[in-house]
Amino acid sequence: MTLPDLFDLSFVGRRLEPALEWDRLYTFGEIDDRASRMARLLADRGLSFGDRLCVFLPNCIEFIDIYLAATRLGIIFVPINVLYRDREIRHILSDAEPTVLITSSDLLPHIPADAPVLLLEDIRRTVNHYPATRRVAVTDGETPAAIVYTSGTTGASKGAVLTHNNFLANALNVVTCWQINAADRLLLTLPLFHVHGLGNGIHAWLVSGCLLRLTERFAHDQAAAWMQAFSPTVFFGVPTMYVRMLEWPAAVARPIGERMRLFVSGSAPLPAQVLQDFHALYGHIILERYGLSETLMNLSNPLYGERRPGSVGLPFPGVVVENRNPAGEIAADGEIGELFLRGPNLFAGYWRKPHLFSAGSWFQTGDIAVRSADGYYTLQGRRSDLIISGGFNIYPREIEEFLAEQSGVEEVAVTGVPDPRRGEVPVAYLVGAFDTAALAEACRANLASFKIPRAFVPVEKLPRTALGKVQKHLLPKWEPTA
Ligand code: MLC
Repeated sequence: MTLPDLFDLSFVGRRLEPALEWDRLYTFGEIDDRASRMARLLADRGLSFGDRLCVFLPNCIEFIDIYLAATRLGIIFVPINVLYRDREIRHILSDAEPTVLITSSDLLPHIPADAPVLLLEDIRRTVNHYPATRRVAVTDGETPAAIVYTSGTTGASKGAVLTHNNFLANALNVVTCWQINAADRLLLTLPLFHVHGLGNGIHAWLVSGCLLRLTERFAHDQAAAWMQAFSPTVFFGVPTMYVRMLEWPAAVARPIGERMRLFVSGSAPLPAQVLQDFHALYGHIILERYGLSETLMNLSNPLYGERRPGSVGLPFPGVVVENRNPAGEIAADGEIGELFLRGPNLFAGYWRKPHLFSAGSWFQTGDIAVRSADGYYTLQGRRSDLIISGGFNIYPREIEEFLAEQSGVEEVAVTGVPDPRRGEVPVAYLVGAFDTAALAEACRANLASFKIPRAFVPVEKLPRTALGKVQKHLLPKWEPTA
């Protein structure tokens, strides 16, 4: 089977049932027809099997239409983080070489002039001229469905190629293990350009046939009203969203908790304190799970049974986990190791970088963990200096390389510092005679907002080992000024 086959559980089986709340309520039949028209439009624009289609858009109903159309035609869907800026976008375009890039006119200034742009506004004007007759060209589950760019340890981001089978395996696990069903009401405020929103949110919706309320983003000053109006039974979030929800008064929180069936958290570690405070306010123990763009979901606390604070739970069905110690042996329970993974959820490799990973091999996560005697895994940190801010991954190396190119900067080190809302934020330490305002301006023009250092701290020199490696833990501690 492929994704279109599985989605037919809803598109055929629940054709007249309510599917999506966006600008109005849509049935599954209407979503199906929208996808069929969109597929015709994309084919008419010259897109065919194996072509890459970049989408640089915030959440909207057309994002879903385009994704569904791509899965039907075997077009490889390449979502671009809508917070990315010129330099980041240029890199993805040159790597993925899309036949078409879809964006909206307000985002166009960030797109290189020679990109093969198709405007959302033009799509909206013309898509209804196409017939809603269905055409499906994908028959093999090993066909790539998407390339998701993840920040790279080497500086530039790499494209993780995810197949239909990867998404199928993930969707079946999520829907089964969390018992997402047609009676559920899923509020989705996560961005659809990442696997959390797309691979869990959209797929769980279409496989279970539940009702989805999609929003453009998580606006923390509006989210309480959305929850009150929609009465979701399921919510998928990143820890930053749960931290924001702790700010809501008990009179707002309690009724939301009473109507909710399941809160799930992932994409960044959920502090045990947040889990406890949330339990006190909402009457729910958030279900924490662990995934990666390259592997989709790997581990999850159980729906029934103990949801252990600080732990990411047990391997999902079919996922094989080895926690290896530095000698490469399997770490004993209670001993620190690094997580290595195998399973049907693992990606097919990095786009045009076959030397970095080959399908079927173990995936080295870089995440340090311990396993308890009863099989629960608890993350202890990371082998790399990856920063996770609001659920978005940041590799310091990428910011360091960019800052090192700026005038007056001789040396630079970027590190993550704790932040109560976002988990971590980046801070840059720099040597040289540089202009802080100019650096901030250059970052704003070229980097996603979550990658812009919170501070540019001048230092005399960077602490280094005898071999010249920067010792980031010896950098002066930076404190935010209130
Ligand atoms: C933030 N902004 C967005 C946006 N998120 N703009 C458009 N779409 C989005 N989704 C912009 C805001 O407009 C604002 O811009 C700035 O970023 C800061 O937003 P904020 O709301 O003040 O910040 P914050 O309270 O920190 O909340 C941010 C957040 C967001 C939590 C809502 O970071 C978010 O949606 N994170 C989810 C990340 C995610 O899905 N990761 C999954 C990766 S997959 P301005 O101009 O006003 O400053 C993965 C695998 C796995 O990791 O296991 O899941």
